[in-house]
Amino acid sequence: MSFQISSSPRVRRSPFFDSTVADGVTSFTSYNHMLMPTSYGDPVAEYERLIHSVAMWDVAVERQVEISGPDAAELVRVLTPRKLQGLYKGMGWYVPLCDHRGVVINDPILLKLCESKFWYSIADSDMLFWVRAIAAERGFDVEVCEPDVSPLAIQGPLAEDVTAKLLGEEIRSIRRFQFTHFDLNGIPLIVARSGWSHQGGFELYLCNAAKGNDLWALVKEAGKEFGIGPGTPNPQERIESGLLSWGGDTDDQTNPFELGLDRYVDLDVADDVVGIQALRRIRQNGVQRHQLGLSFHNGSTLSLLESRQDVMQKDKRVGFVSAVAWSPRLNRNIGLSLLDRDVAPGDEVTISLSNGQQQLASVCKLPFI
Ligand code: THG
Repeated sequence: MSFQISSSPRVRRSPFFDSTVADGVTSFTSYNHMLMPTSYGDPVAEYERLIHSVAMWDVAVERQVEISGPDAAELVRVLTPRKLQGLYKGMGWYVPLCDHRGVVINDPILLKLCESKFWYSIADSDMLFWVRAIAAERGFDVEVCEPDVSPLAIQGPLAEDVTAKLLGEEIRSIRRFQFTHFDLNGIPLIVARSGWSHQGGFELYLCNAAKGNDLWALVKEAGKEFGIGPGTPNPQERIESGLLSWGGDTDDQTNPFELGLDRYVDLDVADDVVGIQALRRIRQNGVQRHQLGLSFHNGSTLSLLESRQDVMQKDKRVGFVSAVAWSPRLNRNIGLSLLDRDVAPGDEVTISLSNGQQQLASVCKLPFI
């Protein structure tokens, strides 16, 4: 199979696009109506860099929804069931956003820029419309827009050394999920210790798209002595670490309890928080499904899924598998699944992959590593 993505103003390019092409990008996915690199053609090297040294990722698709104005804090309060009392200026928190049914509709990081200005750094769903609609319905005095902001992630055990070389030693004191403003030779940045891996690292939020290729070149130069190379949000590492891919691992019914996101849901927030009534009901009635890992018996590398596949137990469908990958560190195929609540770790299940092959797997707890 070989085909191309047609150009269209609807499918936007990242400010780092030309640099990623120059560095040999071989595939893209679409995310938030943009192109996101998913491979540079050497998955083994990309994984190894992330685990043992350092990689740079074009994650400009992590778009920001900016909320500013006198009622900004009120709006972000009603949009998430997580209590935001401890969220101070200069911090970003992982917050599930739920609809009125208690279904997770995005899982962004919420950054507090000041008392009257916030960003949601969103996963792949159209939160701009949702945030504007809730603001209008509630009569809040806010502005909601997509600012000119594009994250570039530096991830891996040497990411701190690269970022210190680039921006100065003071970045070493930034704590997890804290951020600070920087000016790098006229390139405006917000720098946070965060990223969609468990290998540690930083995210540079570029605040001027015209400087994308300049920033890419500077990071590459600073990272040279540490062996930096291009990479992408990594399907193997994220399954090993149990990081959620909204829209992949979730469907139109998935609530935060099914995903083990209980610690980001406070049932005693005010009654006007969107979805809280439904979440209390779900908690009371108990969840019907839960996200669990799958450890495959088959030793040969499975290819990435094109769609969710059924998980069967004794001829009964008990859920779906949403992601599979070969784990180099565990030396076996692993996956993520959303399964009926009576399926438990230790159970054996069967998965029919799209090529018609039957795979046996053991159900296990998350995270794998
Ligand atoms: N960085 C930024 N924006 C993003 C992502 C990111 N937007 C889209 C997507 N990723 C949002 N989803 C996640 C999912 C998980 C995490 C961050 C963003 C994450 N989770 C930690 C974990 O599971 O270990 C826990 C977070 C916590 O303890 O609060 O980091 O990556 N800018």
